[in-house]
Order: sequence, then C-alpha cells, then structure tokens
Amino acid sequence: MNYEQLDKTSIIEYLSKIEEIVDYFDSDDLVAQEIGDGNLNYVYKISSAQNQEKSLIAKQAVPYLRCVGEEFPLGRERMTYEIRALEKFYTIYPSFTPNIFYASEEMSLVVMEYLGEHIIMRKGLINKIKYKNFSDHISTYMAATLYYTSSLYLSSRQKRELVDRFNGNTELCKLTEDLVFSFAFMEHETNDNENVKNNPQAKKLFEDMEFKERVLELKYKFMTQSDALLHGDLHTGSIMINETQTYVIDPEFAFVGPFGFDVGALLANLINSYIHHTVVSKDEDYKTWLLVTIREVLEKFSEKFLNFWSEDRESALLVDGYLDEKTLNSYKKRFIKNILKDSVGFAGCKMARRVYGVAGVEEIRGIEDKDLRAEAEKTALKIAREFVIGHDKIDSVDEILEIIKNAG
Ligand code: ADP
Ligand code: SR1
Ligand code: MG
Repeated sequence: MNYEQLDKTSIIEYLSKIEEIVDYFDSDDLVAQEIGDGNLNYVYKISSAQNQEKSLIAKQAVPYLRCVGEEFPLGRERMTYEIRALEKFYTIYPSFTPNIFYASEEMSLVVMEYLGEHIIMRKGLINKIKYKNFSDHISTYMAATLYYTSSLYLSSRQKRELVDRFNGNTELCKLTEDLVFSFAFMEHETNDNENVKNNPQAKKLFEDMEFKERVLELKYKFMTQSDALLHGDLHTGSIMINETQTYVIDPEFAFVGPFGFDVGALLANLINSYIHHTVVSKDEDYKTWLLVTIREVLEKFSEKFLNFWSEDRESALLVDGYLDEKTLNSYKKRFIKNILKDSVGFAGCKMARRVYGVAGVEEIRGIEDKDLRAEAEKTALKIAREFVIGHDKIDSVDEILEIIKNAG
C-alpha cells in the first residue's frame, strides 16, 4: 500500500485488514485514541472495544515535524530506522524492547506491545520515584546493544552491512548535528528566544568560544565515528519503566555512531533530574539516590561491556593471539575509559542544548518560578561546561560525581 497518513478512524480500517492484528484481538472491534506526547510522530493506543485490557500501540511517522507542523518538513523514512532498530535491539536483548506485532516501512508504521503498566521515566523522576532495578537494566541494555553491534564483536563484513542498513538515517542525524551541537549555542530562530532575549547567561554561552570549540570536536566525532548502533536519543523520555521492568522506546534517531553518545544522553538526563531536585524539591535523600544511580549506571555499564568482550576472541578488530593477555587487558581498560570520557563530553552537549535550544525538558524548562528556572539553567550550564571542556581528562566516575555535587 502506498503511504497514507492515518487518523484515529482510518487506522482502525487499516489495522482491521492485518492478520497479526486481527489474531491478537480475536476479531474484536477496535477503538483508537491518539496519545502521542513526543515531538515527532503520532502514537495511537488501539484497544479492543470488548476488552479494554487488550491494547497495542500503533505509531506512524508523518512527513513533517509534529511539534512544529507541516511547515517543518521531515522525511517519514525515520520510521524505517525506528523499525529496524527496534527489531535489532529486540534480537540482542528482548526484555528491554517492546515486542513488534506488525511493521510497514511503506506506511512508516509500527504496531507494538502496549506498555500499560509503565510510565515515562522522566515523569517518574520528577515525582521522586526510586527505581531500584534501573541501573542494572539500563547498563545491560547499553552494554549489550553497543558491544554486539560494534567491530569488537561483529566481523568486518557484518559491521559494514550494519552501517549500510542504518546510516541512511541522514535527516535525523542532521537534526542532532544542528540541535544538539550548533543552534542551541548561538542566536537561532529555533531557540527558546523568549528566554534568550536580554539574558546575560545566554549571551555568555553564545560568546564562549572555548566551550564552542570543544563542542565542535564532539560534533565531529558524532559525524564521523561509526562505533556501534546507537539508539540515538536515549533520554529519560525514551524510557518506559515501573518497579520491575525497563523498556527503551523510540529509537528513530538510530545510526552507527560513537559509543559514548547514548551513555552521554542518559547521563545528561539523570543530571537534569538531579538539578531539578536541587532547585525545586530540595530532597537530599532523592538526590543521593540519583547520584548512586549515576554511579551504578556508569560502573555497571563498563563492567558488563568488558564482560561481553571477554567472551569473544575474534572480531573485525581482534585476531586471536595477536596480543598477549597482559597487553590485551590494558588495551581494553583504556578502551572503556575512552568511552567514559566521550560520554561525559556528549553529556555536556546534551545538557547545554536543553537550556535555550528547541525541545527543552520538563525538569528544567518546566520550572514555573522564573528565578528557580534561571538557577537550574545556570547549574546545568556550569556542569555542561566542565564536562565539555574537561571530558578528555576525566578518569573515574568519582570525578564526574564531584563535578555534579560541586555545581549546585
Ligand atoms: P515521538 O517519536 O513522537 O517522540 P514516542 O515514541 O516518544 O514518540 O511516543 C510518544 C508517547 O507515546 C510516549 O511518551 C509514551 O507516552 C507513548 N508511548 C509510546 N510507545 C508506547 C508503548 N509501547 N506503550 C505505551 N505507551 C507508549
Ligand atoms: C525538534 S525534535 C527535538 C528533539 O526531540 C527528540 O526527542 C530529540 O531529542 C530531538 O533533538
Ligand atoms: Mg519521543
């Protein structure tokens, strides 16, 4: 079928002809409700009219950016990459990716498991919920998805095929290049200009050439370093969670990029939450939980990544017997430290872009009191600057935590 933009009526007609969907709902009548709250796409909850417990999610990309409107064209092919990434990540580690029931690249449509008992993590963090299994889950997710799609595991041919399959996601990569690494640090029409106008802090950021030059180095890495298949937008709004389970959704920015980018995105968003609680709730107990979580995420990620690596002796990179054990181990330790350094640099860019750039995050931009919001922004920019400028000197998780604690 040729592409057609669906609405809550036509999507029912469309899905009622799909065997996998009819089977799932036992031929029940279907109802649709649009529940999307993201920036880019339309998300429908499809439920059985007879049994509301039975639901699926249908997500369709439209050929423009939803949060702006039709005047901002954006190729719907982004859904092709979301489908491919969901399928790939599900194969690597099924417990952290929603199951797909049906997908059509032509229709830019995916139908997946409805996560009805989970909430968007960003909201949970604002509401001070402690997720005791989160660091364990997300460190496994990141270590497995990054390691098993890298040249440390794949053969040279497999790796190049992976790059071919994902690196046509050019429009969304360009969106990140612009929004995460450029526009948010200069005068630009897409910024939150109400806040930028007459704001000495914004002026200081836009004129901070030392910071901006280092951002450019990280942008260059983002554009050229093809380490592993990334989620590409791993913020806490892309995580659906409850006490026992963690799911990563929305990988439409997926491409083969630098190892540190996903880890950095997550780190940035956990710190944004820490800043929110420093300024708004002032809840020291919750702040401590966030710091412990940050430590666990980073330490467990490194440990699990190295563990996966220890199981394989041949890959595109390594030929068995090439290095002696001692040299191999020190090489691996240096390798994982370099990922940590890059993660810190990318986290700095990701934190700073949320301050004045388009698509702010609720825990900072949503602070209603103007003075408190300015305080949160100042803290975010302070940490971001230290991260970006000093990332290549960072050697341990302790140093990262010190920067966070000293900023507020
Ligand atoms: P966008 O690409 O527009 O950012 P998302 O994939 O982030 O869209 O989805 C938007 C919202 O839809 C999410 O914030 C979440 O509330 C809801 N959602 C998405 N996928 C699911 C799912 N599998 N189960 C339940 N809700 C979902
Ligand atoms: C205009 S799209 C803005 C942002 O939303 C997504 O979640 C990505 O973070 C993107 O940069
Ligand atoms: Mg989203």
